[in-house]
Amino acid sequence: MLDTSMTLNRRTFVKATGALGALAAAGGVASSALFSGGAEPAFADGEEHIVWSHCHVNCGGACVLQCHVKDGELAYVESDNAGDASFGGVQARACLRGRSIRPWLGSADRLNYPMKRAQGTKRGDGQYERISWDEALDTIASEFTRIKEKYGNEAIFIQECSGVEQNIMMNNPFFRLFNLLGGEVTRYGSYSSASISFGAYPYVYGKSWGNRSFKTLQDDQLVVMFGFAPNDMRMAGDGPGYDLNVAREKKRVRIINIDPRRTETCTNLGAEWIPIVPGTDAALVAGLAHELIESNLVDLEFLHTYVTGFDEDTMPEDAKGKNASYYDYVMGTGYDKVEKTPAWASSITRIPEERIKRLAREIGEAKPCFICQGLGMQRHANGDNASRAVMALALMVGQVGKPGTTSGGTIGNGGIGLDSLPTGTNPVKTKIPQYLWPEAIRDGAKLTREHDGVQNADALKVGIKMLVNYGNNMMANQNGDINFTTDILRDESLCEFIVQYDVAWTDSCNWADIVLPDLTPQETYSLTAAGETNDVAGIRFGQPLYEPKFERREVYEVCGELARRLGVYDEYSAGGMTREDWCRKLYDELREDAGADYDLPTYDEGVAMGAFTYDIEPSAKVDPFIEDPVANPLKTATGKAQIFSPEIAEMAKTWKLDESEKNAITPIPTYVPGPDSAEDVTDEYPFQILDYHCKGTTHSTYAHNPVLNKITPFQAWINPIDAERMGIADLDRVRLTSAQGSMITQARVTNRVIPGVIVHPQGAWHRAPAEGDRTDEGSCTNTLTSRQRNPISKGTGQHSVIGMIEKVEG
Ligand SMILES: Nc1nc2c(c(=O)[nH]1)N[C@H]1C(S)=C(S)[C@@H](COP(=O)(O)OP(=O)(O)OC[C@H]3O[C@@H](n4cnc5c(=O)[nH]c(N)nc54)[C@H](O)[C@@H]3O)O[C@H]1N2
Ligand SMILES: Nc1nc2c(c(=O)[nH]1)N[C@H]1C(S)=C(S)[C@@H](COP(=O)(O)OP(=O)(O)OC[C@H]3O[C@@H](n4cnc5c(=O)[nH]c(N)nc54)[C@H](O)[C@@H]3O)O[C@H]1N2
Ligand code: SF4
Ligand SMILES: [Mo]
Repeated sequence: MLDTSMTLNRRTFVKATGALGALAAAGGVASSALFSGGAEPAFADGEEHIVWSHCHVNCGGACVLQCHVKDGELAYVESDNAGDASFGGVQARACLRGRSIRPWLGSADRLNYPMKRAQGTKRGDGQYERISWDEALDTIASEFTRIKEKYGNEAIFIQECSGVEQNIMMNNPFFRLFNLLGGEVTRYGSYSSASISFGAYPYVYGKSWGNRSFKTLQDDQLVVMFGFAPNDMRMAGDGPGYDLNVAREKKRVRIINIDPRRTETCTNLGAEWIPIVPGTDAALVAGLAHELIESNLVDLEFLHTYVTGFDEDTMPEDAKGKNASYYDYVMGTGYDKVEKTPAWASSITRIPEERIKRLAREIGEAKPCFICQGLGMQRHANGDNASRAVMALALMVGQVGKPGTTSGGTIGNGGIGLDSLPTGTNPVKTKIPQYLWPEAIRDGAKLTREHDGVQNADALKVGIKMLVNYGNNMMANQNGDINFTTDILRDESLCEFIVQYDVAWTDSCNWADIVLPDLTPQETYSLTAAGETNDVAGIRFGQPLYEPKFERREVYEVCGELARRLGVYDEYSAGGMTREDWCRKLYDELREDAGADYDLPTYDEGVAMGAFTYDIEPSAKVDPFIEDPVANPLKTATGKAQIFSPEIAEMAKTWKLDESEKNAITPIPTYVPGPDSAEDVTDEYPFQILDYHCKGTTHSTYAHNPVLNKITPFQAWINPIDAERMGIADLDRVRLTSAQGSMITQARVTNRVIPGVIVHPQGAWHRAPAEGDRTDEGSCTNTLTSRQRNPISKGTGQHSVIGMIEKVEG
């Protein structure tokens, strides 16, 4: 549903005059552009015309691409230059990745034909033969039936699908198909945000709560960001990175960025950088809390009204008298009797004691104060606690639930409520944590509720025997510890059948039995909602730029072909609907929901326009829980926001944990140094190696685009002090090694990273032999990462590992 506070910002529609006329008058768009799109007649050879499409990958944006097409090829790309271009106006302008989409579409790595693994070769050998679509589809249908009959539907798994995020086809056609055939085991907790979503929000706020976008920022206020890099990873023209630019320019907000590396928010926006040792944010928060308490800057009235567990007075009855509050933990009367002074926090975070004290005062005195976190911080060991700790900080100063604040969690709001292709009902209720799919292949029925977070069942019945990877590069790129994972995949007695369905031949294709070639979103019909977390609502109506090339086919149709073979075509296709029919239907439903007040364009008008974007006014309301916490309790055990969680206290008693997770399920967000923390470095592995989401790729998508590689090369940042000690010069070829594996990359000597830490972008394409030494020449950081998972969420907890950097000759 649309927000009633929405204001029409650009590409507006005037009811009386009709959409197209109004647009042409207001937007200054060439009228030829308005009438381009799928319904167009064929163009004469040599005639250039514009087709509207959009970039949509998993970056949170959905930027408009105005594609100039000539002779059935994309000639060049412009972005969203149709609307109000004044500073502060919303344009969904593409970033460097979207703008350089042409070499990606025409890349030599594109998949063109269905392929099967060559007879007599093993997964990972990389030997494939071209086959017909019929053979590919017959094989998939018969393997599905065989595996379902032999092991049951719980042996079938559809992987996360972030390559086609936000589109109405996101993930769905395979779910829709398999759900008609008995279903599949599903997953919870994404790679992105498992710890914050499943290890933090539920226990602090009951669910994701209180998030507001940067548009809520007030004049001259303070923004404190823990590991959040919106100018690297929210780069859409209508996205949060842009919103922050506007707030800084127009509202003069001051930004503090706490991060082991100096992000683009510091370089571009003049944010102050407070460098921190990876994985130590919970210690910093404890040190800040100490100073806030000592300086009388905690908002006790707020805490006593809205929060459980800050001090003895606010502990649940059955937890009283045990010195188990956060106050006890911080002041040295808690379970470990260690006082969490700023000096203590400084020794762990390596932030100077004085700066911690000053930061506490700055945070304590700023009203409002926008305290938020990115997602990088929670993908470390004990990221569950780190994430909760930052929320606790926002609660201690009462800076939640009102304009100018967020929850201490992520930032939020946005979306127009566009539904995706309906998937039907999955008869299988069992779920596994997304991150543990390799373990679910290897260990199957050994995975339990209390040890591995299996949901809706005490344990799995069977391991994953059929794996469908659509729109992801999980097998040999994006999943923690590639060598571990591919060892499991190589053994065909474990997972018996693997499909990889992509647009490009990534290393994951080398581990599949059947590889299918997809159309990109720009090569087919695409209906996508505008970006997330940023108080905009919009729709992109993508039309195919040209006829499908080679034998590439889009997923909805392909699943339809499978449905025919499996006898469920009529139900699957709802009586023969095409992908374009679904775009129309889902859009019409949205339009009807929106009602007369909003006067959304018709589908055909939308196609002619290519896209529209509304600016949503940020809510000026105080959250109902803050207005009246008794009448509007949160969905936590105590109805309040919780620094102490009774739910986690219970888990700590019952859950069975691995050695590496021990002592880490704590009802208050304590600092627990995880494996591979700064405290674990050795002579062999003296560094923490950390990866991040860089502006030159969206994960591994676009990571093989040579244009982007030139602008943002894959490099290991190393501090000059470390570089000198290690005998490494700028641009040297270097080897990074961890206990899990070894990769080659290039060094970048820079003071944008603190000593003791190496940072490297994630997403580069893995390129290593399947056996032997397995050194990765592609510089994919998951060669180094581990299988460390977080204790509560069972989400990924390994994005920093201890390791070594060495110069290599050549
Ligand atoms: N070490 C480390 N690992 C990480 C992360 C990290 O920070 N560090 N981040 C994690 C996070 S947050 C995420 S979300 C995951 C993302 O990991 P993935 O979900 O694997 O995302 P991508 O790497 O973008 O892979 C998407 C794949 O989809 C393909 N693709 C793109 N467009 C299309 C299309 O239209 N159709 C089809 N069929 N395929 C398409 C691309 O070619 C690419 O192979 O990675 C996680 N892995
Ligand atoms: N350009 C680009 N944009 C993207 C993506 C992409 O691949 N490329 N991926 C998209 C996706 S799927 C997701 S989930 C989001 C991911 O967004 P995030 O998870 O927020 O991105 P990261 O770069 O992993 O981490 C954000 C920042 O946290 C810092 N950091 C890491 N560890 C710590 C720590 O322990 N403490 C502190 N304080 N900071 C730390 C990193 O250095 C980085 O600057 O981005 C989305 N946007
Ligand atoms: S990668 Fe994201 S921000 Fe960049 S153009 Fe594409 S959708 Fe926009
Ligand atoms: Mo993600």
